[in-house]
Amino acid sequence: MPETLLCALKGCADGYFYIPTLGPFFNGEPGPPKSLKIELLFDNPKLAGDQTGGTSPYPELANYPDGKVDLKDYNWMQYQYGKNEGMVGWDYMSDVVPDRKCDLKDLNTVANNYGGVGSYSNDLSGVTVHFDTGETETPNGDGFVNIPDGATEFHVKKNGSPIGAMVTFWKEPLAPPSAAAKKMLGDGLTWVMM
Ligand SMILES: [Ca+2]
Ligand SMILES: [Ca+2]
Repeated sequence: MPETLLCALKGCADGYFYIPTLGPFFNGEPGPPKSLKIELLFDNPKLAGDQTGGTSPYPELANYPDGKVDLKDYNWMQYQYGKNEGMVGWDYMSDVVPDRKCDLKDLNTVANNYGGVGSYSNDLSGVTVHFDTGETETPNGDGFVNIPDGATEFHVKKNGSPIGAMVTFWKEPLAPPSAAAKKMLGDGLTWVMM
């Protein structure tokens, strides 16, 4: 299981994301991430802009959604306004409309959804991650998929339709199959070939 959390993004209901590259990442870690985890799913577009106010399950990650777009979100976004990926103080969670900068588009999304409330799902059934390199990956039981080499962006879908998500990015890839699993796979291949 990947162990080093680098950052988190929470986008809009269209399920679009980029792969964070420049940081800054938590604890000064270098990037880029090798795996990602689908944390939360939402199809209510009014939840775009709910970036903070909740209790984070990760000590490194200060900002976590709480199911409502309110003054906490707006004030925090105003504080992040004008920062870009790579700048000191940049926080990926402030990139509501994911494009590597926190500008008027992001702030306006929070303003337009102000007062929005809703709930999140962590039901991964039917969820797929579609990378711009052409790979389509299915999250494991914990929500993780490896990021293919060369991928720069991806879409999250559920049953083939785009869905909003919060995604965390991790330093390590998912462990390759264990020796025992490889042997089983190898035997299976032999069996299929015979
Ligand atoms: Ca909130
Ligand atoms: Ca943005």
